[in-house]
Amino acid sequence: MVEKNLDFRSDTVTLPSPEMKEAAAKAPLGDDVYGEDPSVNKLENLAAEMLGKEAGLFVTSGTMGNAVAVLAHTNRGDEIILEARSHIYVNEVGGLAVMGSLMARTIQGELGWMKPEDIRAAIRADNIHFPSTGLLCIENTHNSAGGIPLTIEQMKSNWDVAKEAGIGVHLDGARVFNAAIALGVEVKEVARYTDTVQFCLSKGLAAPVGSVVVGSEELVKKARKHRKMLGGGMRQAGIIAAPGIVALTKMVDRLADDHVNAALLADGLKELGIKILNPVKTNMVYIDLSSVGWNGVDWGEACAKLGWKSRGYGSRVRLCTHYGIEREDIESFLEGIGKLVPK
Ligand code: TLP
Repeated sequence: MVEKNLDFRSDTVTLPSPEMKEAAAKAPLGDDVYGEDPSVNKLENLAAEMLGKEAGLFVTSGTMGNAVAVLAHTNRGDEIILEARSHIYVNEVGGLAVMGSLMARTIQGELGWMKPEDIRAAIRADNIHFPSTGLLCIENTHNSAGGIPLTIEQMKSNWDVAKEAGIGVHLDGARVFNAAIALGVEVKEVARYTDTVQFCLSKGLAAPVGSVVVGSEELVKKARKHRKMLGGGMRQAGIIAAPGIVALTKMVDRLADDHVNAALLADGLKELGIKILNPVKTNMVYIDLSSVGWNGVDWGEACAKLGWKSRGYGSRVRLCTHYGIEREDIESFLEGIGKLVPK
């Protein structure tokens, strides 16, 4: 029985499944800083295998995963290339500058995809005056662009330019499994044109906490040391890694339901005269309420009356579908909100 979770704010709000709680209670444990926690080791190996990389590293969060991966690739003073609305650039507290003394060079993408010619133009020439370009970061699915899955061709187009210049590629794949499901490919394919990937267990996959960084043995070894520096050596962490194993083995296929539910939600809201801002391809619907004369506060209050949590900035709201929201919940939400939205 799935516990209801009527909350559109994010897929980070997902609650662990009963099987995850049981796995946490029964997990074999050890000291992970010594490499002796069997549950953490199992999760890291499974993640690496699923993404087609040599090694994995369990970290506390997506933000930590991106930080340790970026630090593993770069040297102090490097410039790194990111999409202008990427989570690493916008939403990770300037960690690049604070932890890595890195400079950011941003490129405005088209639905989250940076054009190869723009990347090529942003890569620094070998000139004594310039910083070195240390890394290219990609995000898939791209959150702020609308939960957009970049295609394998798009990923390859960016990889090719980076490799021509001898630069590493890191994927912020917080929702890489949503991308794989939407593209109808194995997640390994989405990870193919990357050197490292960070993905989240605690979003649509519904684990209570954690992310995994995968990549070559060499890069993961460096990332592990950075994790320790940041205080992320977690000792008997198997207790939180075990639900992550359930996430990877039992929760991936159901992401397809979230995508269907998001499309249903978008269609229903459109019928009510609400503008849909993004092509709805995964579990996110971005709406603009100005067409019905509402702002995010009006929206939040109306949702609260129906027992839902949702919020927005100005007239823009992001709605996420996830574990704990079923088709019937979307249907009854649409019926309820239809009575409250101004005609
Ligand atoms: N995203 C959160 C907020 O921080 C915005 C959300 O509600 O979507 N990469 C991407 C693409 C993300 O969307 C997020 C979280 C992260 C990294 C960071 O993950 P956490 O929250 O585990 O540090």
